[in-house]
Parts: sequence; structure tokens; C-alpha cells
Amino acid sequence: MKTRNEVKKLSIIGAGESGVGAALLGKQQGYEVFISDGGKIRDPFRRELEGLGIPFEEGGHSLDRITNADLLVKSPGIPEKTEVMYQVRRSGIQVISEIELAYRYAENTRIIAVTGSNGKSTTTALTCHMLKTAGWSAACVGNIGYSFARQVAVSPVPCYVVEVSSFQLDDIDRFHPNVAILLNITTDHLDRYDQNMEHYIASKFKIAHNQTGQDYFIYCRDDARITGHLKSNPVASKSLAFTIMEPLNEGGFVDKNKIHIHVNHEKFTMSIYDLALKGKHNLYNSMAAGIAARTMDIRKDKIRESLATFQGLRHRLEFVATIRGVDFINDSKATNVNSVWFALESMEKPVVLIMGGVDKGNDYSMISDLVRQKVKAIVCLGSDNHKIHEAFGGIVEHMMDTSGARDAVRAAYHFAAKGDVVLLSPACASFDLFKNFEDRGDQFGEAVKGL
Ligand code: UMA
Ligand code: ADP
Repeated sequence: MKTRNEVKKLSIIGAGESGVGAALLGKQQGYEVFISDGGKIRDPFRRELEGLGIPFEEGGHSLDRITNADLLVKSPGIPEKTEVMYQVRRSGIQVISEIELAYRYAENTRIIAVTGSNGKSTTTALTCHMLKTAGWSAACVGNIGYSFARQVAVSPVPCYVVEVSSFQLDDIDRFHPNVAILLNITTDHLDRYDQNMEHYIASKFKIAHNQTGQDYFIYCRDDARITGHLKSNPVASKSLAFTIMEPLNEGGFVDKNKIHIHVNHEKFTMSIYDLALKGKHNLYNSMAAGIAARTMDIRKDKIRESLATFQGLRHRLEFVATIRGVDFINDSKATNVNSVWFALESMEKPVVLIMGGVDKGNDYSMISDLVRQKVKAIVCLGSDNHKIHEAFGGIVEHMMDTSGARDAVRAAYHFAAKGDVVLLSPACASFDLFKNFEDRGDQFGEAVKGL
């Protein structure tokens, strides 16, 4: 049951996309809003707050003012182990995430929520594409970039496809998706989970925490961490699995180069060669989105059309150009080792790999076999590349350090021969040398065009 205005004063910490979205929605719903940012508020957000007359502070958090409220929204990027969060928790004020706030005002809507360590944005966008193709008025929100709260405040729709990160799930209370998708769980963000994988897994499973027998939980059966957790912590919703290993009676599977989706006694099949998104990882994403669509009774021809026409998102195994017989691929969004595994797995030509950046606790042994088989040179693109040298120095003949996209592309082109592929798939975050992963991918693309 979603209730309105249980409280009057709303504090928000962090004035980025989440915080400002929450401020907008809070004000619209009649709260007295105050927003506090420990750093400098980015200009567009500051202008928005000023325009709306929402009081704010920046450059530090005044605890008395923040905690003098009935409810507090915490932005997802703020770690629990900060002085401000320590004091906030001590004060006893109720802390929720921005998606929880948005959920409370997204009444009488359908919510499909997508989480996982990799593939969230692709699956979120693909699911939304299916809904829109079938004529639904749907919005693609959350971790993908446009806050759920902002959408609910500015342009409410009957159906939301919400990409949710573990950070956003950490502070939910009643958030309850009708359909929850859990794609995979691999090592990521452990710095926020006491280096404890179990904590990270528990956070991901919060997506199904408030579900009931009327809802659907769609998950990858090939992921041992997911199936292992489910054994001792079953979910209350109807479970539909997907796998590429073996046929299933219900859910999604791959057999004889076709994907099969069986939901509610209806069967859908499609050749994998007709799928717009290529690569093994995208078989999973396509099945997850297709199952979600079938639970919403979307017609099979609309699902087929969507899977055949979906334009993949930028910076995810995005083809950039072929220059004198060398292909250049931008996979800048590959910020952990698992996504690089899938990138390398899908490569059919010898690879010059550009990787590096901010390492979030990577274990590179997972890709050493693929590197041995497919990679002829590694160009490191980061301010500290020692772990990459340690992991691959004995495996790959050519290794080189660079500290900018242009140098990295030139070096990679030097190592590549006609018929090779230069793949930017960093396994790391981008913040040491770039603004974000988009900036890294854009600079890579520019450098390729400048060759
Ligand atoms: N800040 C403080 N105090 C602190 C730390 C930060 O006030 O102690 C302030 C910063 O100065 C900044 C603001 O908090 O002004 C930023 O908040 P934020 O880091 O939560 O970022 P938002 O702009 O609100 O964007 C967030 C998500 N960011 C993170 O989770 C880090 C965006 O996901 C998401 O698109 C957006 O909400 C809308 O839902 C980005 C992301 O990197 C893409 N996500 C991670 C990932 O995908 O791996 C989880
Ligand atoms: P997320 O939003 O979870 O970061 P994206 O769809 O943006 O996921 O993709 C991020 C990276 O992971 C890209 O390099 C992409 O090629 C790769 N990827 C996409 N789907 C999967 C998947 N199901 N399993 C593993 N890697 C994937």
C-alpha cells in the first residue's frame, strides 16, 4: 500500500541526478525539502534547484539540519562508511533511496526492475523497446541515467522499466516491482560491501524482497551465485529461469541455434541469427527481456520485431570503424573483468586489447585463458597499470603503457595487422583519466577517426 505524505520534512544528501530528481518529486508532493551536497553541485543541478526555490547547501553536510527531518533520501553514490552516514544512522532518521521515494508515488503502474552486475542497461533499454513497440507508454529510468523520481514527477507513465544498482537497492523499504530481472552476479563494487561477496549478493536479491505470488522473478540459471543463494533463500514470486545450457519447460533457453521462451503455456522461438544483439551475453539479455515481455502479455510478433530491430547502446561492443583492415570496437562500459570475458569470447579475430583504469579489486585470472588464445598485445590505459602487467606480462608478448586515448589508439594500431581487431574493453572504471565511461569511449572514437 503506497501512502501519501506520511511525513512533511524531507532531507536529501547528494545533489546529482538522483538527489535532484528526489527533490523535484518531494516538492511536488508537498514536502518541505532540503538538499545537502558534500562537494560542489554541478551547474545544471544547481540551476534547477535555484529555479524551483529548493534550499540547498554544498561543500559540506550540516548534520543538524539534515537530520531535522522526517525522512531522508540518500544518493546511491554516497558510501555507508562516511562520517555523514555514520551520524545520519545514529540519529535514527528513516533513510531511503531515491527509487524507494519514486516508487511510493508511482501509483497504479507496472514496474519492471532490472539488476545484475552486467547487462542492466542493455536489458532495461531492450525491455522498454519491446513495451514501446507493443504500444505501451513506458519509460526507461534509474541507474541508466534518468532518475525514477524525476520521471514520476515530470512525466508519469503507466509502465516503468527501472535499472537498479545494488546501491539503490540497499535503501529500499517497500519498493516492489511486478517483474524483477536478476541477470548475473559477478565481483564488482566490493569496496562498498566490506569486500564480502555475500553482502553484495544479498543486496542484489533485495530486488525480489517485497514481491508476492502475483509477481515474477526472472533469473539466470547458469549463474551459480544466483542459484546457490536461491536454494537457501527462495523468493515468494513466480520464478522463471533462463539458461543457454539445456531446454526448460518454463522460462527461456537456447537450443539448436534458437532462443525459446515458454511462459504461461505459450511458446516463442526465434533464430539467434535474427537477433539484433550479438554475443553470448546478449542471448541472456534477449531472453530476460523476452520473458519479461511475455509476462506482460506482449504479442509474440512484437517481441520478434523488437529483438530483430533493437539498436544496441553506445559504448557496449560498439563498432567504430575499420581502418586499413583493422576493426576498432568501443566497449568502454566494460568496467569489470566479467564483461571483458564476454567481449573476448565474442571476438573472432586476433585482438589488440586496450584496458586499464581504476581497478575495483579485479581478479584477472578469469580471463587469462581467453587472453592467451586471442590477444596478441595489451595496451594499458590507466594511471596505475601494475596489476595488468602482473597478470598478463608472462602471457602476452607485447605490452605498453599509455595515459591518454590518442596514444593508446596509436599504440594499438601499431601492434595490429590487417584482419585484427582493436578492442577497448578496460575492466576498470574510468575516473583516473576520463570524466566517465562515455568520455573514455568518445575519446577512443575520436582518436580512431584521427588515425
Ligand atoms: N556527494 C555527497 N556526499 C558524499 C559523496 C557524494 O554529497 O559523501 C555528492 C557529490 O558531490 C555529487 C552527488 O553526491 O554532487 C552525486 O551523487 P551520486 O554519486 O549518487 O550520483 P547521481 O548523479 O545521483 O547518479 C546516481 C547514480 N550514480 C551512482 O550510483 C554512483 C547514477 O548511476 C544513476 O544514473 C543516477 O543516480 C540516476 O539513478 C551511475 C553509476 O555509475 C551511472 N552507477 C553505478 C554503476 O552503474 O556501476 C552504480
Ligand atoms: P550494466 O548496465 O550492468 O553496466 P551494460 O548493458 O551497460 O550493463 O553493459 C556493460 C558491459 O557488460 C558491456 O561491456 C557489455 O558488453 C557487457 N555485458 C552486457 N550484458 C552482459 C551480460 N549479460 N553478461 C556479461 N557482460 C555483459
